[in-house]
Amino acid sequence: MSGRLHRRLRCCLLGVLTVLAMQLLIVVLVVRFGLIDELISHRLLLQQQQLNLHQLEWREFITHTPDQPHALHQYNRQLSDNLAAVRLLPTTRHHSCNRRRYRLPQASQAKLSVVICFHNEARSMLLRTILTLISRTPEEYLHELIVIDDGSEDAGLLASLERHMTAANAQRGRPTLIFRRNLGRKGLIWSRNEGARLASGHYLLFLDSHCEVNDGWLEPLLERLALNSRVAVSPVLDPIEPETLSYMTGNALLKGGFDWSLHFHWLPRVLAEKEALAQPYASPAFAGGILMISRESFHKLHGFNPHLEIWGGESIELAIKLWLCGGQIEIVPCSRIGHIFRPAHAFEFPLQFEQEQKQKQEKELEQELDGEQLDSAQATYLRNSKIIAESWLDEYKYLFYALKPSARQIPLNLRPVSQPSYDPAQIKAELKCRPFDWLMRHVSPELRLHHANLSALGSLRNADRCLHVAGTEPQLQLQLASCHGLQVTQWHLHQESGQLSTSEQGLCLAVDAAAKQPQLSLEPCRAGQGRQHWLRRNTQLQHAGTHLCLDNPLKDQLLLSHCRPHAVSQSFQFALEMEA
Ligand code: UD2
Ligand code: MN
Repeated sequence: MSGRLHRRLRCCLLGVLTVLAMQLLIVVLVVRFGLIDELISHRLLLQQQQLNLHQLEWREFITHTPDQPHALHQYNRQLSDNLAAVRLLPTTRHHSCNRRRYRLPQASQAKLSVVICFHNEARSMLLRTILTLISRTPEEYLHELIVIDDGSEDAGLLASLERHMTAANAQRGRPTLIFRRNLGRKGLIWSRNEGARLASGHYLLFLDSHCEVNDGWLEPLLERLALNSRVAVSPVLDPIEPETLSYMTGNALLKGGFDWSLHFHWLPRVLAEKEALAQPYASPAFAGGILMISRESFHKLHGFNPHLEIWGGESIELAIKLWLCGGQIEIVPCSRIGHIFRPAHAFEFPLQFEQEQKQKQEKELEQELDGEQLDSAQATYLRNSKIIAESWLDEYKYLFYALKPSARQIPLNLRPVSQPSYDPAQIKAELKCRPFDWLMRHVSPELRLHHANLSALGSLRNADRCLHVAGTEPQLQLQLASCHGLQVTQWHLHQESGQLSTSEQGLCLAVDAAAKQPQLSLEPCRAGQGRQHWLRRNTQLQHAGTHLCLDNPLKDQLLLSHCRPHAVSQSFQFALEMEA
């Protein structure tokens, strides 16, 4: 009997202990991982969720059933129309972000101007972007909202937005609302510059028109900007899935970057020892185009390059400019903004160049790419990239051209722009900007990785003379000309095949080894041709078959002669050496 009682007691005690242990575990979890904060923010979000499109009676912002709900916008517009205007979002940032107290400047010293430009955005999506921003931004900081309709087909959208928002704003009187409509399509770069010109706050935030800011997005960014006036920041972008519009967690282990063809890329970053995941980190480029910067620095940098057209490249250019001219870029993982990454462009790219030139250009591009046609989006991006390469890459622009040979054919014909004159050379002098090389060494070491199988490229120089191809096919002549001439040919040396080729004509420098007097000639490049194989001996270029060296003994005459170590006339230098 007593044995049974004893066992029962033991069971009871064990039960009580287990319950206690579990409670203790819960307390530890709540305290350690800031679950209390999350529970509180969850409740607040639930309250916010009441802001529903239907309840707001902004029914005209719902556009009904197009035949193809996705084609027009590249996301599920029907679903957007039916979701709450301001909806509950999951907390995607690290739990430690909720616990932190941010050191914020006084609101009167940190007024924020938000610039949103859009072209053919779905009404409900644009409204969600704006209402979410207003409801999740501390009122005292949100100084003004500048909305620019970039020539959308839905001409009434902006007017009804203005009517509704002005009425809704009547009681609180803030933020200041500025609405503008471009009568013709001007592109997002022009429009964002225009927004910045109209702005009067201390800080600018550029936002796409299909975004949802997450709770507490502003404070972490503001803290960094207030700490260091040279810094510009991006949040971590949380992807919103275009089909289901579900809000996902963005990756805080990525930084923004670009390659030599000036395409944007996410780059992996490695956490330093003891570096917390939530800590702000330096990034070669912004998180796409969503960035916050002090208005003063933006204008000091002369804004986005106004020569860039329609879409693409502007934030990469700003990033390069910022790094080279004394600034810094940080991504701040405690700040989260959702963005719909669309699978394709949702708009046309009107080519802005003169019609005649455009046709000529398209024909040339077609030839250049062996019949592969560039569409107008690609042509616009290529032109914008060429402008950036020419403006900031110094001698490294040859790498850009090596990867994008067709960019050479694109006429730049930079039209005078209505915005204040934009001259990169002047900006460099004014702000004492560093050469591009510095960025490669200190900011984006990824760019140093050598490209494919090229070992050197750019102009090929002997003393003050550069190797140049004159005339037109088939009467081509090899010459040595002044390196400052417009016609200096760019050469590539291919590491594995040893071919020395011209970038423009795609011809290779060859030697007929069987001839009595070996002669230099230019011929179409063919893989595996011994005649076209060159070796590098320091700065000498030695032909593999004849063992003769390229020589310039008479200053303006290119010959082959026996290799003489240290002969100045046999020393040929490329503008750019690739790292092995
Ligand atoms: C990425 C950037 C965007 C910008 C762009 C390159 C992100 C999240 N977004 O855009 O900020 O840097 O690359 O330029 O990284 N728009 C106009 N006029 C036009 C074309 C577009 O106002 O002629 C608007 C458009 O409605 C949208 C914004 O500009 O609000 C960006 O365009 P997008 O969303 O189509 O391009 P996305 O997200 O690929
Ligand atoms: Mn976008």
